[in-house]
Amino acid sequence: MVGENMVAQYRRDGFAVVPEVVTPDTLDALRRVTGDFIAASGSVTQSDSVYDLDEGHSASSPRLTRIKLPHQQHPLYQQVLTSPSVLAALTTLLGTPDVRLHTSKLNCKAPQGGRAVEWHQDWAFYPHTNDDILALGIWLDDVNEENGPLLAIPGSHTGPVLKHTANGVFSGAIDPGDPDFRHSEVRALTGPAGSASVHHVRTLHGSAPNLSAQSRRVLFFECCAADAWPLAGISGPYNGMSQEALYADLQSRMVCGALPLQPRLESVPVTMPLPVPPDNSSIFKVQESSGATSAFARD
Ligand SMILES: O=C(O)CCC(=O)C(=O)O
Repeated sequence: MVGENMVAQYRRDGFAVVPEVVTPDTLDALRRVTGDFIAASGSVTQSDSVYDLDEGHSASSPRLTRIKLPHQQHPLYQQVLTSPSVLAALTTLLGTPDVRLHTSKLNCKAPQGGRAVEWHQDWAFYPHTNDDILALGIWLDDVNEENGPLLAIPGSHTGPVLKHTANGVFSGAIDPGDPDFRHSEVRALTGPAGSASVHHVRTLHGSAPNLSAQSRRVLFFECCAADAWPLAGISGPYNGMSQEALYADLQSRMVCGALPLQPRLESVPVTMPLPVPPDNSSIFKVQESSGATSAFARD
C-alpha cells in the first residue's frame, strides 16, 4: 500500500494519502464504536479526560471536537493501531522497525460548524531529538473540500519552525500574516473513508470549519521512530514524571520493535512550547485560550 512512490512523495511534500488503510468491516466497526462514544457524550456537560466538547454541545445534539486518547478508551482503536496495514505504513514511512506512539486523538468535526484547527506544526508542541515523527489520520467519513479536510503546505517540513506564540504565551498556532506562511500553495487532502492522511511532524497544516451537512471524523495516531526521544518541557504526557516512570511510559508506548537507549540526535530547528497558555488541555483550548488569530474566522 505504501510503495516507493508514496514514500518519495511523503519525503518531498511532507504529506501523502494512503488508500484503504482499514478494511470495510473495520471501518464499519470504527464508525459504530465512535458513534456510541459521541452519543454517550450527551450525558457530559464539561470537557473531561475523554471528551473535548464543541460549542453547541447538548444532551440531544452531542457535538465534540475530540475523543481524547482513543487507544485507551476502546480496544478497537488499539487493534487498528497494531493492524498489519497500519504497522506497514508506519514502519515504511518512518523507515524503521522500531515505532513508538506519541499520542492518539479522534478529531470530530460535526456537520454545520465543526471546529477549525488553526495552522500549526505539530513539532512546535513536542520537539524531540530527531524529527522522524508523523501523524497518520484514518478517515472515518469521506473527506471532501466542504467538510473541513486537512490542509497542508508542501515542503514546509524542511523549512523553519514558524512562531507559535500570541499574547506572550504559546498559542499552538502560527500568525496567518507570517511571511513564511505560503498560503497560495495550500493543498487539501481528500478521499474516501477508510483512507488515511499522513503528515510529517514539521509540516504546516490546519483545517477549516465543517460547513457541510456531513461529519468529518479522523482517528489520528502520532508516532515516532523510537530513537526520537522527547525533550524536557514539551507539551504532553511526560512532564513531572520520574526517571522510572518516563522509562516505563515510553516502553508502554512501543507499537512495534524495541526502545533504544541511544537517542538519535539530529540538527533540527527547535523552539519550546512555552510559556504555557491558560488552558493547555487540547489544541483547541490552547489556540482559543491564548487568543491566537484565526486564519478561518468568518464575518
Ligand atoms: O483534525 C484536523 O483537521 C487537524 C488535526 C490537527 O492538526 C491536530 O489535532 O493537531
